[in-house]
Amino acid sequence: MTLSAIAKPILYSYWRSSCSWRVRIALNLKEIPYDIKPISLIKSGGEQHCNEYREVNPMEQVPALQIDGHTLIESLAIMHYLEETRPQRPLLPQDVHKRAKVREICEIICSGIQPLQNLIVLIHVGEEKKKEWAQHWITRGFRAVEKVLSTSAGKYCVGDEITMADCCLVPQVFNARRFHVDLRPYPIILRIDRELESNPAFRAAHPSNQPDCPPELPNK
Ligand SMILES: N[C@@H](CCC(=O)N[C@@H](CS)C(=O)NCC(=O)O)C(=O)O
Repeated sequence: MTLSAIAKPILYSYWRSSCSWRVRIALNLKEIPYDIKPISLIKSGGEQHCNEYREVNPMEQVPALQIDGHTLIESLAIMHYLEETRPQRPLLPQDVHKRAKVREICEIICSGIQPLQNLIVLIHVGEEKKKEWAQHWITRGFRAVEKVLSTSAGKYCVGDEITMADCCLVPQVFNARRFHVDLRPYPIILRIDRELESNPAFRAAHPSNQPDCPPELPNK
């Protein structure tokens, strides 16, 4: 085994980034120890845009994970890599139909919601319009997620085991709250979010428990 394969993984992360949070949950669930290298998305116009970090992630976004001598970007690709290399505590069900449902929910969130309310898009939309814009896209996506969950959910998003879909859902609910989205029309989403609130892997990954979370913030 090479040295790089046994080195502790390094996660480039921002405390409030929902995409970093997905990966933090997956690492925690699989009990993979890792170090965090904070990348501030706001300091000095955003550290994600500096030359040094662009070498790590050419998309100038977090997360990125250094693991097994590789640098990986894209939260879903990272979670799949973890699943394929660290099969302990699986994040995908055995059943192929259930797997498809997990991927469906992940895609709605990771392609259909989060990119539209990402920082770089909101900056483009402008201060005045950004709240309404984010609410629009989160609401549209959550309508679809709630519908899918109405047939897929058990205790969690798909059945009674925690999957990648749950890793994506909880951070997106946090974002929805940040933008004051009315969540009352989504009782299944709310129930699952509540269910996972006290799970240790989810708690440890929460923004308020990150080393770069500003100390003045509530819940810290
Ligand atoms: N598809 C990417 C999206 C990554 C992404 O949008 N990251 C956000 C934080 S959640 C970011 O770094 N935003 C910085 C920016 O918009 O400048 C993934 O899933 O990893």
